[in-house]
Amino acid sequence: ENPAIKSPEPVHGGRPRTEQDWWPNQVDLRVLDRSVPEADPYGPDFDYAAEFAKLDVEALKRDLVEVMHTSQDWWPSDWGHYGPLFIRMSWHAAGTYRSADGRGGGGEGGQRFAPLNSWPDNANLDKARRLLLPIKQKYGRKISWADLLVLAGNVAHDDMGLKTFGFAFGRKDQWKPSEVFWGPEDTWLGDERYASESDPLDLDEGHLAAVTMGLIYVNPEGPQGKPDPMGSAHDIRVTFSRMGMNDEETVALVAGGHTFGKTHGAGNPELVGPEPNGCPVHGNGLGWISQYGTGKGADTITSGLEGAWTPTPTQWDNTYFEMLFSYDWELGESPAGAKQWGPSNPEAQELVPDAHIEGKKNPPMMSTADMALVVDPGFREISKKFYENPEYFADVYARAWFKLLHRDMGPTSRYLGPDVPSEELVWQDPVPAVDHELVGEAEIADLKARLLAAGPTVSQLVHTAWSAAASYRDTDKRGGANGGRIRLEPQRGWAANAGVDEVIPAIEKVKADFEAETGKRVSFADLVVLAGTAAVEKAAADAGVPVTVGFTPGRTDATQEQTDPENFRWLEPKADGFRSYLLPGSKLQPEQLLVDKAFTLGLTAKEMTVLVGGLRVLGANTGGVQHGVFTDRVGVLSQDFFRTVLDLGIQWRTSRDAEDVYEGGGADGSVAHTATAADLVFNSNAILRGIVEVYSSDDAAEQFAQDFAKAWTKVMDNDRFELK
Ligand code: HEB
Repeated sequence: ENPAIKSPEPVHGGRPRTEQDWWPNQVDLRVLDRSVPEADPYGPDFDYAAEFAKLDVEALKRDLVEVMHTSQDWWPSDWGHYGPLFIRMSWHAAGTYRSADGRGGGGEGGQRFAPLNSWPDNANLDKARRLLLPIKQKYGRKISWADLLVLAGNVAHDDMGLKTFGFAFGRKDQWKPSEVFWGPEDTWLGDERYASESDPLDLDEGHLAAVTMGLIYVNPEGPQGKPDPMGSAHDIRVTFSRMGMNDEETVALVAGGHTFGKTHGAGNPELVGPEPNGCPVHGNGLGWISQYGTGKGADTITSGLEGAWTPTPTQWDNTYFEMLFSYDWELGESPAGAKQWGPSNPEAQELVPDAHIEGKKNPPMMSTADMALVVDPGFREISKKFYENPEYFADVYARAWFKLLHRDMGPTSRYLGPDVPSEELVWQDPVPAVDHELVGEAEIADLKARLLAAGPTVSQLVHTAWSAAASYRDTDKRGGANGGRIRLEPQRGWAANAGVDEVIPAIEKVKADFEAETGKRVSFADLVVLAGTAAVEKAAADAGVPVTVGFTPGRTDATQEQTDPENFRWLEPKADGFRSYLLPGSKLQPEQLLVDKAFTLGLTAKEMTVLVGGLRVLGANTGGVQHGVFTDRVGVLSQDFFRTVLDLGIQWRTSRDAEDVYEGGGADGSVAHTATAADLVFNSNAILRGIVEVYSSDDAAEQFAQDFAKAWTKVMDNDRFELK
């Protein structure tokens, strides 16, 4: 009997049903359950940067090269080199990134876990990761899986002759998968996102960076399997642009990547077993066990396409374009039945040495997605330029590859290791280094007084500071108050930030006056945060619960040239429930969007609750809208929001005049308050109500002020990686 692993019958018994199983419309707060440090297998005090500092990086790289050149019988390497397989692994690790919400990417080592470890497109990358286990075991906590998974492909490039642009370590492992909305489909390779006729790839569908559930970007055989290079070009362009790659970077990446390695489709794909997560416990955690021939080496079935793109698949050179431009390509089929292209020219039939069989020669191949690079006129022009300028191609590719791997790491202050490039790149959202003495305690007190006297109200100062800091997203560590970009376009003009325009000049004047009078320097970025800090302290004092709000200077001001508006466009909030801001037309409920915002700010449900309750009474809503401002003492850090939202004397009904708005008042129909679901969820949802009950209690005035101050500082300091 063939030992291939079969998928077990699904067993449903015994699994607890979740709240969302029963009531799918209840907001899911589990995403705010932050991982507990105690759950880290390296212990609660594990400091990756400190451990990494002890790593011998050069020795690690040498060991990686040795692994690449040492074929294992359980998964023999093609042409004796695992480099191409490692490059595909690294690219698939990083390539799940999408600009729209910053999710995906290689930053957490998520490819180790479901669903990514079992995505159809990640077939046989489980083997690549297992090949790295001896290295991981040798270096232990000094190298994270997340770094290793992207480093392997980088080192492979160097070993095969491409001079890479650089490499940064610093990706700390997660120990369970992040929950990510990968698409609306419930089946692998489902592609309901093609639904809209007018835009075959519906641009609104969460800005997903893949066309199909379980693929990294596009179907190699063409849109929905149709071998149409022009259609494929459209899909490639849309999906690559959703991770911030332009046409030139896109062509370079596909061509550069496919300069190496081969596709695998030796035989009938029905003989391939289930993915790792679909296998029974005795499957060693490996998937895609194939009953075709030996199931490996020359018999490997991965994508179903078969063959190499170039005659020199373990070497960096210009032969990918040489193939594309020299031969006439016609549509055919692989032994696995996949549609692919081959040269019709007789002289091209024996160009590629077989990866395993001594003396055998094969023709090169192209996928429909590769053909797109010479069929689409825009792509073709770029391809031609690359073909004629190999050095230019190598440079663009090396830079695009670096960008691909580091896109989700945030600012360069998070980069570690000896190979960090010194050149500043605008997609890194550069922030200048501190070049002045930071303000001390006496100056901070002076500045707070100046800011409170500068004109804007407590509400305005809080709204502006929040607007600056809340652009942060923990998913790709972009945004935040550092850089002072709230005073620059496009951030200054975002609808969610309406009102900051009146506050920024006042803060700029405080800065100018202070610097002129004292001869000391302070950044605008620090001052915006300090303005909010001073306002919160005043509001707490006015409530009779004085607190000290933490403030650490050290932010600096970026210039407009260091701020790419096209790149920053992705950070514009479509919703920010903390400011009662909601762009009309969103598909998600306001309370879901609030939770999502809390998630990207790195908050727990408790922190979200304390912040919303405080920001509402501080009057921090965008545009001064009154939803949820349940107080007649606006600007005082009172418990009024919590008490009012729990008040059963108020009857809530949907507003007739405004979408997504509720009106609350007496039985006679009088309106005392307005609110959105991002307010009322704090009473309707039992988990949130539990927290609100705590903060509404007589004994919680002090705790509320303290907890608010702490959560506030956390948000303000989210992007201060050097403090962590
Ligand atoms: Fe790639 C492979 C598709 C992009 C790199 N790719 C491959 C394959 C396929 C594909 C189908 C085969 C698999 C098997 O094994 O079978 N790609 C694709 C697509 C795209 C891409 C559709 C979009 C257009 N790539 C890409 C990029 C890169 C790459 C961007 C980098 C940069 N790939 C690669 C490599 C390979 C592949 C290196 C080979 C692997 C081996 O050899 O193993």
